[in-house]
Amino acid sequence: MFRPEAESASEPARRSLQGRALHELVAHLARSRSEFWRDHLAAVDPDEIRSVDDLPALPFNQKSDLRDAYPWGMLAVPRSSTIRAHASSGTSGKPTIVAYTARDIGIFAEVVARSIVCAGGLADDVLHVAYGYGLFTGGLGLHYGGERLGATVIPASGGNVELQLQLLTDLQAHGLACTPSFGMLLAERAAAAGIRDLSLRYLICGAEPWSEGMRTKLEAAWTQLSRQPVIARDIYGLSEVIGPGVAMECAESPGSLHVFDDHFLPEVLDPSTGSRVPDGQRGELVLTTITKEAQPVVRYRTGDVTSLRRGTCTCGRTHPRIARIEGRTDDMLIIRGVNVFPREIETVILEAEELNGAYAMVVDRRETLAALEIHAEVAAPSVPSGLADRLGRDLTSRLRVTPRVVLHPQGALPRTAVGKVQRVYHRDDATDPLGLDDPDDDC
Ligand code: DLL
Repeated sequence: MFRPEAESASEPARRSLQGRALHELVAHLARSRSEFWRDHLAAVDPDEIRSVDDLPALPFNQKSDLRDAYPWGMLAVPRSSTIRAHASSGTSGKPTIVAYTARDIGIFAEVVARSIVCAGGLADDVLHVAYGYGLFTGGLGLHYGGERLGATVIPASGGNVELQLQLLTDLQAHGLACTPSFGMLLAERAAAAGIRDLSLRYLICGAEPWSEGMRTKLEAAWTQLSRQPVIARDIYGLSEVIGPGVAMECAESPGSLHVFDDHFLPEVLDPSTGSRVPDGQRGELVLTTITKEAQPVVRYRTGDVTSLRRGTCTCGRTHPRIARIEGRTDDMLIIRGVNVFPREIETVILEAEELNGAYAMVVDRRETLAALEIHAEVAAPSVPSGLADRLGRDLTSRLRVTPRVVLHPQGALPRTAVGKVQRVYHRDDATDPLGLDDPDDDC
């Protein structure tokens, strides 16, 4: 552990620290210089907020608060006390700005350092960071966390696959931090280039949803390229809360992520009623930052779907854990009245050994009733006959809608070398949204 006294603190010690921090935060915001916060908490008596059990008495923050308060309206300190701002691009309109004091940046670096250690990272390691550097929190977040740990950080950023592979080979990185889709792309290209004997031990993947099937493919692909087994671990975070490092899978317990709750308090709610669901039940993750100075959030509705569980992990960490993010409350597709989550499609695609894991969905809205196409790449030059039909049947039984399955040769589908992968495309006219001009490309 990077900070054992915090990561393995007892439940009573943790609760007492959280209660105090929450009270101080609410008291500070209610009388802050920010009109936003004074209005937002006008109906709250800070003296009544003394424990995490009092969280439900607080109103929610949501993405629109940040948008409406653009750029500095949610600052709880003078702008001159901040030392950095990041931005996250919304689906429409203005970006949302998130600002940090020097102390916030210190906490950001610490939780990312903890995360790297969760994946098995060591102070002696070379850490290759292939998340984008810039307004996105991924690159600089992993960078400062790696430095905080004492690792040698390679700020490779996204894109430029050949240079990335050369650096991974020459500098013999032990850790690679990137989106899972970029990790897959790098592994494919490294295999094609005949790269072997890397020193990699772990991947730190996040920023977009990915499944257990993708983990299996990533670990197998990188283990082939390295002198030792490579594990892929999931890092979760969002700019509104801090960036990466809100929660992290440890090496011992794949499938659940430790939430660093001495800084971020998690709740899981029924998105339609806003009330808490019992531990273990799935719902929307809501987060409160109890130590952030510049731009805290109180009960922020993340839109991410997960479940919460408590208890000490075999690794010794006592933080509550969230399940891997299943999707977003707003990324559900509605196809002929049936709700379809993109991750269910990924599960079927990655279970099929004949496919290489690259896939895309196209929602065809040219007719009144939307139709779903699933495009996937085959791993080998020849496709076993009947594969498209078999996948069609598997998908139909899982999704309860019948998609059209289109298979392509390796490398045909669009790849994302910078930023987050795009899995869902829309077809509204004759233009092919995947940019595959030649329909004979299909296998
Ligand atoms: O994606 C921060 C980050 C950078 C996380 C690098 C991990 C690694 P945003 O751009 O604000 O911040 O996007 C946040 O991305 O609400 C989730 O929907 C999604 N997301 C982030 N991590 C994961 C993950 C960064 N591990 C939004 N699994 C979040 C699934 C994730 N979805």
